[in-house]
Formats: sequence, structure tokens, C-alpha cells
Amino acid sequence: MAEESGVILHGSGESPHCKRVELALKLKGIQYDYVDEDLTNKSLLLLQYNPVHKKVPVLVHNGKPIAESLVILEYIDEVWKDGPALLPQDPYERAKVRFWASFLHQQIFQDFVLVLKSEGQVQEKAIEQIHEKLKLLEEGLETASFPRVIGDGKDMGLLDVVMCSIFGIHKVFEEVFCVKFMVVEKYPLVTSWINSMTELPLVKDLYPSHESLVGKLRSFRERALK
Ligand SMILES: N[C@@H](CCC(=O)N[C@@H](CS)C(=O)NCC(=O)O)C(=O)O
Repeated sequence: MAEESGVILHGSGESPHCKRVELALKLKGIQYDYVDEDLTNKSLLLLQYNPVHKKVPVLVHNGKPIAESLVILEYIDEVWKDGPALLPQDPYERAKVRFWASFLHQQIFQDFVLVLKSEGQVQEKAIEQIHEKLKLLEEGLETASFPRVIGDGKDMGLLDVVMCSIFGIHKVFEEVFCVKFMVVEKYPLVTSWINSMTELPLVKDLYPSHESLVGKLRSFRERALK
């Protein structure tokens, strides 16, 4: 594999940040090589490509590294114009997509991380916060015009991709933590949005089986609690 050319994704396991980049590359039909990083023993290349955060994902395009998943998604959209657009043309609609993507990425995802790494009251509080934020997202969707029922998935945009990377495996999370996030009575729009995406082959193909993910999440949690 020539590191100086083509498209290479440095990712790791089931990392949601990496899955969103994989999904965007697949949506755009971009061929790429994948380097699976061991995050307990990061490659010198990864450290060299992302010296600031030292994290995956890093996308290397023609030898040039791009870090930070949301930055990578926008880069992909700007460089590969042929595939479906990930961001809307209209500046206001684009701003709204960026706003909600950042809300999902910075707010809801961080609460998930807290649920994963905590117990007792701290964990209960984090679960409560996810519900409060899902309510805000539901209200936001009521007035938004970005696509939520996706058909064959070819029209997925940046927000759909980010949503999938966080809630695409919500059933795994729900099983491991015995909680329910996708409550149709409370969040009908969010629930139908995520259900329409998780059934798509494009999204299903990103992950191993439900059972295998449950096992992985349980062992990740055990390590996080040590
Ligand atoms: N803000 C970054 C976060 C990336 C991130 O947290 N990556 C994790 C894997 S999901 C990682 O590389 N962790 C290794 C470490 O923290 O040392 C992004 O959006 O790309």
C-alpha cells in the first residue's frame, strides 16, 4: 500500500467517530484502504498524522492527513463532488445541519461516554441528560427540513451520518445498560429517523453482529471501570 497516494483511513474497531467517516466514504463511493489502529499501542504514523490529539480517525488523502471526524466529513464532501452531497446548498440549511451535528457530537455523545464509564447516580444523571437532549432534538426536528426518512440511503447527509454513528447501535447500548432511549411515544421523529437508517444494508454492513457488539461493549465497560 502506497502511503503517498490514494485514500487511507486510520480507524479503530467500532469507534463511532471512525464509523461516521467510513459511512461517508461508502455513500460517496470512494475506494479506500483501512488501517486498524491499536489504541493501546498507536502507530508512529498515526502520531505523526495527528500530533495534536493523537486520535483516530485520520483520513490520509494523497499523503496529506486530515484529523477530526466532522472536519473529515466536510473535506470528503468538498473534494468528492460527484457523489451525493452531504451538506445542503443553502447556507442557512447548512448552518442548521452543522449546529445539530455538533450538538450530537459534543453533547449527546459525551453523555453516552459518561454512561459507559460510570455507575450509580452519576450514570443515572447521564441517562437523564440523554433523554433531555433527545427531547430537544425531537423539537428541533419538528421545524427542520433535512431528510429524515431515507429511502435506500443514497440521500443520506452529514447529519444522518453523525446520527447513525451515535445511535446506529442503540439497541446494543440499551441491552448492556438496560435502558431505552428510542421511545417512540416520546420521540416519534427521532425514533422513525434512526429506525429508517439502521435497517439500511449500508449501515448494517458497518458493524459486526448485535451479539458481538454487546460482548465488545461489555468488555469495554469493564476496562473503563477498572
Ligand atoms: N474529536 C475527535 C474524537 C476522536 C476520538 O475520540 N477517537 C477515539 C476513538 S473513538 C480515540 O482515538 N481514542 C484514543 C485516545 O484517546 O487515546 C473526532 O471527532 O474525530
